[in-house]
Amino acid sequence: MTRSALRPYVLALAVATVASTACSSSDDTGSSSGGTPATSACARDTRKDIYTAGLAKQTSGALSVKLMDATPAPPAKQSNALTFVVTDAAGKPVDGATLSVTPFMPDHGHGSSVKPTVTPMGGGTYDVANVYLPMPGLWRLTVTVQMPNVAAQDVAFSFCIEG
Ligand SMILES: [Cu+2]
Repeated sequence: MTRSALRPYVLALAVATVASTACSSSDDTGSSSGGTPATSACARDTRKDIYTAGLAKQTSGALSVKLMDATPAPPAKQSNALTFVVTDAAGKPVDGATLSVTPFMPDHGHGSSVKPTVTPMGGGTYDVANVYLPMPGLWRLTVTVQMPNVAAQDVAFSFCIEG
């Protein structure tokens, strides 16, 4: 009874140890991760982007969508605020576009119940609030840029959200 009850716990510990080793190069800043248990569901997932301010993606129509800032940084479970800057092929800021951000978990086939709010700030900058990611795992944030008289274009940023 005691032995079989313990077994899953030991297994989970072993997995956690492997996960923390795998990601130690990216976020180990000297401490050997004291209180935070490594529960990363996607530490080794090659689909994810590593957050940096200024992370840029190109649409098929040569627009650049840059993630300039995230609060918190990197994006985390629950509510996030993101700032994007959109520029055209010539590097000119794109204003007057309608931006939308759609969170989706590709491995679970679901999105978020909360619709992000987009506020154009001028200078090609769009503030996005209420990017609500309710659970840990890989989240894909599709940013769609709709300009007048141009087909909608999108890019996707994928982040590993920790539990
Ligand atoms: Cu999910």
